[in-house]
Amino acid sequence: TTRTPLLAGNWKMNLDHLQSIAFVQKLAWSLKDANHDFDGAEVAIFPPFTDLRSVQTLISADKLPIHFGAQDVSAHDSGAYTGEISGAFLKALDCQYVIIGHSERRTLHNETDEVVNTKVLAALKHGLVPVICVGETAEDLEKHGPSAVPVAQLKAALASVTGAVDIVVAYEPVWAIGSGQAATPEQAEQVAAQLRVTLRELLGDEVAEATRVLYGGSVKSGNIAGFMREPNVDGALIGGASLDLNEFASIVRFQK
Ligand code: G2H
Repeated sequence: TTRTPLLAGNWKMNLDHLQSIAFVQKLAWSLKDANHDFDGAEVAIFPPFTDLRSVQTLISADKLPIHFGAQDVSAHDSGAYTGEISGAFLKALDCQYVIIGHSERRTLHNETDEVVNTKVLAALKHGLVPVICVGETAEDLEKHGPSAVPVAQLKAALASVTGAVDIVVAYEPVWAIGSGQAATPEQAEQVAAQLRVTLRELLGDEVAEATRVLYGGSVKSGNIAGFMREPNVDGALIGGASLDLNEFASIVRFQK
């Protein structure tokens, strides 16, 4: 595969400001140290909005090999939307990525497939790479099998998206999130392969081949290698384990 693996840390609402700064500095050292180990893989972090400016400053000042993005974006460009953050604001902070449709936003903040779609369109419009999260609940899995819900969510998220778009898809089974109960590499591969078939149908061969499909849900240093061996899994979205520097650094060095 010619796809660059992506290891992405989703901090969620964790780490205060001082912890974030210390974390980025230490991660940078650890990555510099390990440069030869993780060659080829891309590392990205997703801090809370309030830390994006300091992360941007740290990364650009030292030209650190760390990419970053936000955990959400408004569907709107600007205007009377109290509390919202637009894609233009994120772009101005040099965010490259934005996570869209994480299951916590779908369940706790009532984000429907339609909302996810408008946010994907907003991200693309502002030159951000959306990291589109899809995944089934345990109940979905029992009722509809492994791929039906993630595939339907991806189709909805990409409604009226066309052309050579730069996107990332994250398959995160809801039953595996923060539960310590990760999917098996085979389960992740099966759904990732179906998601790639869907990308091919919707956006054509080239985009389907270029798009990274990540696995997320209780990824840690002890299970990353198994996922990375799968041909259709191109990296991981890491929650809990991304908050622990040693854990995250060893995940990033999965090849060794
Ligand atoms: C899934 C994942 C990161 P965790 O939400 O997006 O979190 O690794 O804690 O299961």
